[in-house]
Order: sequence, then C-alpha cells, then structure tokens
Amino acid sequence: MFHKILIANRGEIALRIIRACKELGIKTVAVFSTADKDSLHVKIADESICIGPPPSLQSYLNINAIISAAELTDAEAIHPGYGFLAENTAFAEICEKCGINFIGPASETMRMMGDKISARQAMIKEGIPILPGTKEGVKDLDAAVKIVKKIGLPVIIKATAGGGGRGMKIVHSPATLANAFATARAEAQACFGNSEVYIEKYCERPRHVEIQIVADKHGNVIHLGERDCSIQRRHQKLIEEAPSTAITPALRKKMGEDAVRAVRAVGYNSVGTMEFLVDRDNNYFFMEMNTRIQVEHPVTEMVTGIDIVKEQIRSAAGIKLRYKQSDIKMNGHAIECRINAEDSSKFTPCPGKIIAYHTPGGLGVRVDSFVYDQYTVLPHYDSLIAKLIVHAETRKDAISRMTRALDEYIIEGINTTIPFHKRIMANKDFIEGNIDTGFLERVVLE
Ligand code: MV4
Repeated sequence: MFHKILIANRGEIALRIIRACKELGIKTVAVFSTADKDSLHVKIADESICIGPPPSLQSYLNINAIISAAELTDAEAIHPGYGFLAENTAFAEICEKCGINFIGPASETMRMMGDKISARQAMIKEGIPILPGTKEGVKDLDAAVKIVKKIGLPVIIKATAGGGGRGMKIVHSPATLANAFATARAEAQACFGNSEVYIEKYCERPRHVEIQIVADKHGNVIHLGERDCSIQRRHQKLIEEAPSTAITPALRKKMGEDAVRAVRAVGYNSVGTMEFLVDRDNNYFFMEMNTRIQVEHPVTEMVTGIDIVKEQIRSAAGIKLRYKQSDIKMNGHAIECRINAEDSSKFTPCPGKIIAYHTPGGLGVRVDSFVYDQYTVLPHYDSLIAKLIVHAETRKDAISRMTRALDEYIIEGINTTIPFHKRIMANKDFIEGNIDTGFLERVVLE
C-alpha cells in the first residue's frame, strides 16, 4: 500500500479522499491555491503545499506545480479527484514518467475513452448497444448529409474530444443541418482544441443511467449497479439516485454484464463509470465512459456498503479486488442532492460568506462537504458546496428522509439550491419516479 498520497484537488472531494486515506493509514498532502489557505482540506491533511494563485489554470491545473509538490513531499501517488486534471491524459502520462502513481486508469486507456469515437468503436467490437451513427469522424457537410440520410432525423452532433454534453448540437430538420454542423465544429475547436465531430441518432427524453465499475490490475472487474442521474440542468446533474426506478433486476444484470465485458476488453484497471441512455422502451445505449471518481459516487456506496474511493486507491496500489460479483448486494435506496452556492431558481453562482451553518443528521443521513460556519465560498471555483445523501429502505422513505434533512439544513448568508431540492422532493412526477433528462425543462415547480 502507498505511504503517502498527494490530493490534486480541493473542496468536498479533497476531504472525501483524505478521509479514505486516513482510514487506510496513508499520509496525505493537500495542495492549495492562495485563496484556499483556510480550506478544510488544508487543515485536515498531514501536510500542505501552496501551488499558486487563485485562478485554476495557475493552481489546480498547474501540472508543473503539482508534480513539484509531489516530489518535494515524497508522495508516491497523486489522486486527481474529479474535474481539474482527473481526465487529463497528458497529466497521467507525466505522472507515469515521473514514477508517481496516478490514481486512475493507465494513460492509454484514458486516451482511448477520452476520444469518443475510439470509445464507440471499442463498444461496437464488444457488441455493446450504441445508437446508430458514424464509426469515424464526420469530415465535411457531404459526409454529414450522407449519414443523416442513412439514419434519419433527429440527429445529434458531438465533439470527438468532448464529453459531458458540452458543444452538442441537436438537428431536427434538414434545413438546420449545415449550420449546426459548422457551429458544432467551431465549438469543438474552441472548447477542446479539436474540431472533429461525430453524428448519432438523437434519442428523445432518455434517462441518464450509469453503471459503476470497480476493476483491479489483475484483470478482475465487477460492477456496483446503476445510478439514475436524469435530474439535470444544462448538463449539470442536480439529483442522483440508486437504484434507478427504470431498471429491473434483469435489466441491471444485462447492463452490468455489458459494462463489465466492455471495460475488461479495453484493459481498464481502476474505478470508472459506463454512461448509458435508456429510452422509454428500456433499450439502453452506451454514451461514454468516465475514468474518474464521480461526484455522485456516494449513492452507490450507500446501497452497496462499499467505499469506492478506498477501492480506487487499493486498485492503484496493485492490491487484488476483494469482492466477486456475487458478493455485491444492493440494499435499500439512496438519493443525493447537490447543494450549490447558487440562486435556487436561476442557478446563477452566489459566492460569499456563510453566516450561520447547521448540518442535518440522524439515521441514514450523510453530508459530504467542506464548508463551515463563517466560511467564505470563493468565486474562483465550482459552486458545489455540499452533497446531502440519504439512505433508507425504500425510495419513498428516502424521499421523506431527504425532505426532513433539507428542512434541517441551515445555510445563511448565501443562496443555495436547498429550496429547489425541497420542491423536487414534493413533485408528483419525481415521487412517482417519472423522470428523464427533460424533467427540469418540463416541470413547473410549485
Ligand atoms: C445524447 C442524447 C440523446 N441522443 N445522445 C449528454 C451528456 C453526454 N454524455 C451525452 N448526452 C446526451 N447524449 C444521443 N444520441 C441526450 C443526451 C443528454 C441530453 C441532451 C440534451 C439535453 C439534456 C441532456 C441531458 C442528458 C443527456
């Protein structure tokens, strides 16, 4: 096992990783920007080191500063968390070259999954369902017209180097194809430095369902079931739950086996997530793979009892997976609400000082956060300030518990998404499990 890990992140995930390290008896190094000098991750880590000024590009994305910090403190491994450098192949490669263990998959696997066309090709090879579409990049408008003729409208144009929904263009009518194609290419170039795009049949109002994978460096791969992340706004997930109300045990087994087979075929050897769309007839289609620990991992931890961050660290250290698929039992229902420092109706960031703070507690309530009374939420970073997670026997009980926990949660001085979550928990469609990715655009919240 590692003796010392550097955590190349901040906020709640830095704390989450430090907690896992402490329980594993691993020393921790926090890195921080000058704006984060009073942050909790700095206080609870064994050592800390400043890596630059507040802007992310000069601190949490500053590869040279982070590698230097690891070398200076003799850290054997770097945990990237999510966001920042977590899916940066160049960073993973540099870690490998410097003899530092990057806590994530091998850089070649990251590169393959980061390129959405090569990921699609890998899935085709393994017989994993994907939506009809291109097998290669769409070079020009003629090629785009040709593929649209073949698969029919509506289609969606996506960046090969993209992911997470950025820069996607939906085309419903032939007249808008040329413009959408040009815009998609320009945006792909601007966002990802690569103008290549691909085209898929557009699936209307799908559910976003993802399978959590745990793999080791010895060829063992299992899945921990699914999370339903359909409640999102502008590709920002707001509520996640496990299990999904759309997934029967038989479908879970089938999707899980597909996910395991696919990641085994590409030699994936860390924790990761296979993202699928599920249509109204319960057909599922592979979308992309996330090679990092995800924000919403706690709902899976609550229903399986498995600490996914610890498994990720063990796997990186070369320790064999201690579970077989048959050891994994799903228990009850878990829901996560993302508490953002944002206006609750317009979702605009709301940094500032917290002047009163009280967290909910009691049976089945978990708060993953880094803020505290009198803490100032900074304008430089993500607005996620806490994840409120509940676990209960049934989905109905989990909604009651979440409602109760939201009522108990006091955050004064800044606006948060707490009032938004209270309204969702009282929404009839949400309560009945009638959710899809169009839910938030459709429902009028009372
Ligand atoms: C799609 C899709 C429908 N059809 N692809 C969004 C995140 C990225 N990983 C994939 N995403 C989607 N891909 C096809 N072929 C729908 C989404 C999607 C979505 C699209 C528009 C508005 C909101 C959305 C929320 C989740 C997923």
